[in-house]
Amino acid sequence: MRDEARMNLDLALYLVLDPVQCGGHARALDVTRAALDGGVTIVQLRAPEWHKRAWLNLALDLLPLTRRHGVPLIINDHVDVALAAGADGVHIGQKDLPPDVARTLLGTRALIGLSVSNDMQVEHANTLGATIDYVGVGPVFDTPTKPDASAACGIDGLAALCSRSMHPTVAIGGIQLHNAADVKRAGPGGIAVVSAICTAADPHLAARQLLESS
Ligand code: TZP
Repeated sequence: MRDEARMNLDLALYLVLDPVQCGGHARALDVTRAALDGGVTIVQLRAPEWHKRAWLNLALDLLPLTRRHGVPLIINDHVDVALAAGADGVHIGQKDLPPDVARTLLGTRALIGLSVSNDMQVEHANTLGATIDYVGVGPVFDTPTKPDASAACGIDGLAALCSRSMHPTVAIGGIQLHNAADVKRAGPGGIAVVSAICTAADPHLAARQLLESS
């Protein structure tokens, strides 16, 4: 998978898996299984409240599931966890390891995503070329999942940021079934969600509906 992950990047429906929102390790695996069956195209593990050993244990259990679907598993922030688990890459924020350092540590086959929230960050991301594979753009809307996120860019802001990016884009922040179609019309390569799938009564159905919304 690692060889092909960069080439076959599909951001259409990006699950950012928060095991606390899911209800713990075992439930996070259930949610992931259901969401993968529902059509999720990429999975990121993001567990801000957890210590690193718990991240590693969950990542090791997630890999056989994502591999079975040919879907990449990305680790939020922690390059060491990605390396230890043999995951497909990392997603980094503006205050994490710089993208070139992450690339040096992870090698040419890894997928690397970077969060951007404004014009300046998009312009800087554009200078990084193939050091990164995609940018996560947002938050589109304010969201209780990340109360310390930058100011929301809204649908028009999202459209402007996506049109300026030379990298594939995925929109994130406050995306739910009721606004997914509007977000998609702004032109990102895909949508990323945490709560819309992790807290859904039926994560399989939630994934399918998010994917099909237009
Ligand atoms: N980065 C920007 S907003 C956000 C992250 C990780 C959280 C998105 O969560 P939700 O529940 O999909 O609004």
